[in-house]
Formats: sequence, structure tokens, C-alpha cells
Amino acid sequence: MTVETFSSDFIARLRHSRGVDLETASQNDLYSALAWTVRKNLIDRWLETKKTQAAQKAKVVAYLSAEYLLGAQLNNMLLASGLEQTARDAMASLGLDFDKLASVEVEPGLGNGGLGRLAACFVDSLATLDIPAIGYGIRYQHGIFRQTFVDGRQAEQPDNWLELGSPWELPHPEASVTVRFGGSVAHATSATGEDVATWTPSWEVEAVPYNYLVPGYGTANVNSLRLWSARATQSFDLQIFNSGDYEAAVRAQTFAENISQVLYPEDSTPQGKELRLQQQYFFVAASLRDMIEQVGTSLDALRTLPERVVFQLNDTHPVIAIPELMRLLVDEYSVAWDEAWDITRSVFNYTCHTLLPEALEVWPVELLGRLLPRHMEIIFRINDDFIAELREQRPHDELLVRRMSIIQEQPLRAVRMAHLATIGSTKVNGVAALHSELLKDKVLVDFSNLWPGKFTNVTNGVTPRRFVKLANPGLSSLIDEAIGTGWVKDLSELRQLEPLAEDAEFRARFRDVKYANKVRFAKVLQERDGIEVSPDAIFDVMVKRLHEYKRQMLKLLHVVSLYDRVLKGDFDPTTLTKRVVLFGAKAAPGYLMAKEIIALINAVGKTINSDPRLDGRLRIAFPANYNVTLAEKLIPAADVSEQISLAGKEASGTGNMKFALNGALTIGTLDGANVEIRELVGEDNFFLFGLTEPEVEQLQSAGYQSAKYYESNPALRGAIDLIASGAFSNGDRSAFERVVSDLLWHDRFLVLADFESYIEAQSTLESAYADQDAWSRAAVLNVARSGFFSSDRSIRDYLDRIWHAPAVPLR
Ligand code: AZC
Repeated sequence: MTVETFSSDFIARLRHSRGVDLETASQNDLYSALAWTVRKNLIDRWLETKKTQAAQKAKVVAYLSAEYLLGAQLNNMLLASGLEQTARDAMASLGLDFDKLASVEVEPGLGNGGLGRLAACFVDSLATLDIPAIGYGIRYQHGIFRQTFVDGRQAEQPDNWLELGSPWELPHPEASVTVRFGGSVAHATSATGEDVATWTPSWEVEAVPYNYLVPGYGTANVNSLRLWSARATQSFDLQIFNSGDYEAAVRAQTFAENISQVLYPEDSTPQGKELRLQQQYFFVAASLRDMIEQVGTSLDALRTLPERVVFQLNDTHPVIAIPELMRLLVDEYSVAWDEAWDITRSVFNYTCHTLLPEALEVWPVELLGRLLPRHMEIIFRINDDFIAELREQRPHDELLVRRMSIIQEQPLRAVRMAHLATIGSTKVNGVAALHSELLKDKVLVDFSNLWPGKFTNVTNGVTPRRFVKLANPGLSSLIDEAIGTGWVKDLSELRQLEPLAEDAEFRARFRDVKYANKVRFAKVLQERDGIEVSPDAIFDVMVKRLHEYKRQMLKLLHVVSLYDRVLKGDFDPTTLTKRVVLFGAKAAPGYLMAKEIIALINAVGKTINSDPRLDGRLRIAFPANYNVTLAEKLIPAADVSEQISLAGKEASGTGNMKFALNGALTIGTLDGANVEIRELVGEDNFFLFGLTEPEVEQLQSAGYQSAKYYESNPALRGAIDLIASGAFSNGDRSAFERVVSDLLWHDRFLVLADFESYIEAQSTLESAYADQDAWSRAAVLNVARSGFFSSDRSIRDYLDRIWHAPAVPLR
């Protein structure tokens, strides 16, 4: 496509789809027309992909995920279509500023954090590897809330990403699927003596599919992401309308459409939980129906399901798919129970993303039974069969039965979704080597004893397209020049950079790229948030959801203790290494402690940033509303990556991988994928600190008392006392009382126990930073040795260990 054809397409779009011309177009008109012009160039490939995959009856990977944290689309679509320069030139030829137009896009924030971003990386890699795959999820009207700070405290604003429409989606209301809820179940016995269940639901909604293109990189393949939006069914409305009760009709509509209104925030309050279960069933029921219709609903076709599709359950959110498939097979297509169970168990696999017991979903039997009565029965039967089998294999162990049952009895009768997932899946995987071990040996130990072959590991990865190629153009060109461009599709090629770590000139150029990225980010921060940072400082970055186990508090105590020592005249502030500590973190709206910590970070920032004694050598920058768009600018600019969770708590982490790939050095614990990062980049190029997972266990079972650390470590005591003194709250000693007392009396994540070791690692890090050339060497080695963390590699591991779905390249 030439610049001229691009321009004329663009103008045509503007006129024919937006009804405006260049003179009258708004920024949104221009952006939409630009997006459409780009999209047009991918549509033929997309249609061709669908045709080829269908013709070959290829096995499809169906990724079921309640979240996709996609990030901006335009840049990625341009990369995939190879049109970036053309689009830029075309806009310039029309007197338009491409970057300004691109910035109109509001990213679809349809995820909370790591899990949702992982799903987005995975669909990218699946497309790039030519795997027939479809991502299924929910088209939330409002994605993750927009975070603002009011007096330093988090305030949540609705995310209106669809306010101006989205040019990337293709809705197909005519292909809607009806999803039913509630009601009751009747049973009869068939002529052959089989139980026949008839579910009479009490209400229903339409699931309207919206398709999104997922283009592969360096291939013609374009896969789909299908997100479902809820719409009230017409018949439902009409009845009420006809009875003359318009208000009730509107209420009914609102009720139904609420299902896809908002992304459920993690760790929230119980209210709204019912809505969350509705969401889960809603998208899963629509997706299964969609997939099964593609395979065919005759008995013969259904029997081929295991060869035609594999469903990956992204955490427990979609696990209701297991009883739903059983219901479809048994109740709707009259497959015998045992055969249906064999089919079901062979098409599902489950990925667990957590180690926190409180994060494992359970649904009260009362709620699930009310919302999905037939599913509740099916779950009971699956459980009965499972327990019978268990009693045969492990006689006289009723405690084991109670531990493994899908139904928990105390404190409330509830369905353990992780158990249902494990029982109903072929494979269960964790997301980093350590995590998978702990999953096997702790969280699901009874199951791994029973079925050792069921458990496997697939270490997470991130897409090199978005997080290196697009986010870090400076580094990308440097790499291209050094080793060619193959790395974007085969990230293991980064290894070839290793010898260049010994090349002083390369190191200098690498340093220049980092510096330029810091300048670029400083500018973004200035424009976006009015925050000023100096690119000459260390950019010490901790960005991730705010969670106590991730230990933003530990980072903050480090800062406060430095400040405290300056105040006490312990050292001359002019000898401080110039440092900007960058935080980015959203707290779940109902997670009060997390919100307190945010307020404290901002309060400390306010005080130290304006204290002339520090002479600007130590600053905190906490831009609000950290999201994928900001990450793409921030990660390439980072010097230090903070991965400081308590060992045994972070399943994997994926930010840690993005930073290493962009040449930041990690300071971290032996947790999640940090373990593998350190092994690969080399212990000399990683700042390790903290207790190991077994040490954590030991300390906790010996009766951990954080106050002892407070008493025995003056630097720590100084920092905590300074917070308690009201130094960051205008003398108000009560302001951060909860945070302080939690640290002293309920330090669940051993912040105080790891403090000393962390401070030591920080001072090692500062000395290392002082030798810029040696630092650059380590940074280059981080990049060269992190190729393993490509999501392409993760997907290959899923294919080898779990999915066994061959690639279907387009001609
Ligand atoms: C996260 C894990 O906390 C993180 O360690 C991991 O890297 C990521 O999944 C991807 O596997 N879990 C979540 O984000 N969980 C939810 C519910 O959002």
C-alpha cells in the first residue's frame, strides 16, 4: 500500500463512514478513520485465516478468560500490517500529526493486572505461531476503573472506554446466543432407565459477540478474540412492555445488561458477587455454544470434540464451563453421562495463577444452586462419582475425602472451583517453576498425590512485539543492527547479544538508548501528570497492583529510612545517589489497607519531594492510573526493577520479565519467576535479598513476631517511628496508625523480617550503579539472556505439554 492509497482510503473513510471531511473532522473522526484504514488491511488475512482453519478442521485452542488487558490497538495493528511508516507519511501528507491522533485511543482495560495482561500476550503469540485459536471473554462496558488521587487518596472514576465507540470491534448481534439462568429442574426416567433432567430457567439474556482481530507478527495469520456483551432478550422485554409497565421493562433490561457492565475488581466485597457468577456463566455458556456449533452437534461430531478443540481455563473464573459442557452433552444432546464425562475431562485444562488461599474462588451452594440449579446438580454428581472413586483408592481416609471434596462444608457450604477444575481437567499448570512446585506440594497436594501426571508447569512469558519492539524502538534498532531482526519472532536469538556485553562501544550505545528512554519518559510524566523527574537519577521502579504480599511497604520503608537518616544527620544528603522511586499501582476499591498504603506513599512523596535538605536527590513519583499505555513508556526507562514480594506468594510475575528484557536490573526475592530470571541472567546481574520460601515457612511456624525486628534494627525503627510521629501527616499521629500497627502486630508478609536484607541489597545496588560501565554490561546481559521469557516460548510449552494443536500456516 502506498502513501497515496492510504491517504485516499483514509479520506474516503472519513467521508463515507463518519460523514465529515478533513475540514470538519473531529480528533475522534480522524482517529477512527485512521484505525479503519489500518484495519482494512488486515481483514482479508483474517477472513482467509478463518477459511483455512475451518477447511482443515484444525484443532482450535479456545482460551477462556474473564480478562484481557489489551493495551492500545493502533500501534500493534500497524506493526502487524507493516504499515507504520506508510500511515505516518500519509498523515503527514494531509497535515495531520500521527502521534496526536494515536493518543486519542483509550486502551481497553478489560483486566485487573497480570492475569489479564498474560491473556493478551498469549493471544498475540498464538496468532504469531499460526495456531488456530480464539480468545473468549467479556466485553465490559467499563473496564478497570480510572484511578485518580484526591488529597493523596485513591478515588475511582468509571472507565468509559467505549464512550466514543471503538473502531476495532466487529459486532454481530444477529449471531447472539441466549444464556439462561435460574428456575428449576425436573427429573424423569427414560425408557432405557436413564435419568432425564429438564431445566426450566426463569430468565435469560442475549450474549452478543464482538469480534476483534488478533494479527500475528511476521505471518499472514490473523486470529480472533470474541468478547460477549449482554443484551436483554426481546421476548423478555416485550411481555412486560405489553402489560404497560414501561418502567419495569426498562428495569428488566438494565438488570440483564448489567451482566457485562463492569469488570469485577479483584478482592472486592461480597455484594456484587452474584453478578460476578452471572458474568462467568454468561461468557462461558456463550463461548461453549459458539465452539460446539462450529464442530457440530451430532453425536458423531460431539465425539470428535477432543480432537477439534481444547479449552484452557484461565484461573477458576471460567470453571463453570465444566458442568456446562456436561449439561450440554447429557441434557441437550443425549450423550450418556460416562461418555460425556470422558469428553469433558479431555477437553479442559486449568491454569492456576495464585498461591493465596483466599484467592481461590468458592461459590456458596445456595447461590450457585439458585442461579444455576442444573449445574449445581451436575457438580454434586461429579463430586459423588469422584468421592466414590477416591474411597476405593484410599479406603478409610475420610479426612482426605473431606479435604478433596468439591464441596466445602465449613464455614459455609460452598463449591471449591479449584477442585472442580482439577477434577474436570486433563492438565493443571502453575505459571512459574517455583509456583508449580508449590501448587503440587501445598495448594493441591492431595490431588497431585492422587494424579501426579496431571500437574505440569508452564512459565509465563510476555510478547516481545508490544513490550520490546513497540515500546522500546531505540533498543530494537540497536538489537536489529547487532543481530538482525529475527529476534522479534524468536526471542532466544537475543543470546547473540551476549558477546556484545564485552564491547565498550556497544555498552555506550546501549546506555545512550536507556538515557533517551528516560528523557522520553520524563517528558511523558511531565505532560501526563505534571510530575518532574530528572533523567540523571536512578529510575527505581515498582509498578504492579497494590497488594500487601507484593510489599510496596518494604520499598516505602527503604525510602523513609533514608530520609530519616538524613534528618538525623546520619549522613550527608549530597552523598545520596540521586534516585527517583517510581510507583504505579491500583488498589481494589474494597481493599482498605491497600488504599491506606497508597495514601501513605503519596504523603511521604509530598514531604520528601519538597524538602530542600534532600536537594532533589531522593524523590517519589507516583503517577495515577498506571495502565498498559504508561507501562510501554515506563518500562524501557527503568534502571531498577523492584520484584520484592514475600517468597512463596507471587505466582510468577510478568512485569519482572518485561523489565529484564528492557535492560533493567532486578532487585528481588526468590519468588515466582524471579527464580528463573536470576538463574538465566546470572546471579551477578541480579540483586537478591530476603528469606526463601522454606525459611518463610519455618519462621512463621516458629511464631513470627515482627516487633522484635523493629526493636533490634535502629534504621527500621527510625523509619516506622517517623511515620508514626505524623511527619508525613502534618503532625497527625493517627493518620497512618493502621499501617503502622499492622506492621508491628500483624505483619502477614514479613516486611520487617526482610527489611535488613533489602537495605543491604539496595546499598550493593547503589555501589554497582556508581560504575556505569559495569552496570551497562549487566544490563546488556539481562537483555541477552531473557529470551526465554517470550510468550511465544510459553505457548510452545502449552502446545507440547498440554494442547497438542498443530500450526496451520496460511499459504
Ligand atoms: C497473577 C499473579 O498474581 C501473577 O503472579 C502472575 O504473573 C499473573 O497472574 C499471570 O500468571 N494473578 C492475577 O492477576 N490474578 C487475578 C485474579 O487478577
